[in-house]
Amino acid sequence: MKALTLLVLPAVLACTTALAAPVSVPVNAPGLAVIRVAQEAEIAGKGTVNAVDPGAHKINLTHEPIAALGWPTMRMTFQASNDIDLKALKAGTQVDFVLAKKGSGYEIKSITPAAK
Ligand SMILES: [Cu+2]
Repeated sequence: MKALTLLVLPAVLACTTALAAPVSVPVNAPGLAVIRVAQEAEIAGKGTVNAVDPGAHKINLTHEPIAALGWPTMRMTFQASNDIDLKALKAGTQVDFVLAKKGSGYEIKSITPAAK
């Protein structure tokens, strides 16, 4: 397990700094294990807020491609972590966000206005 963690770390760091760079995927059994663990790690993304639903604690946003997940540009709604203050987010705000695996999908773990 410790060896897997060490293998995954560079991929996670690459995602947070260079979203356009694809995660390299070795085609062997250890590589497949790395994929599975990587999907449980945190994934960084960028996007624009379309709408905020404080009642359901959800955020609808259009995100840029997320190479780590193989996602193209998409408009979608995410559950937001309970400690996120949704009042600070408004439609049209460009944001940097971090996704964390939750159940069969992803939850926004943190979200901040994008640096200009
Ligand atoms: Cu998406």
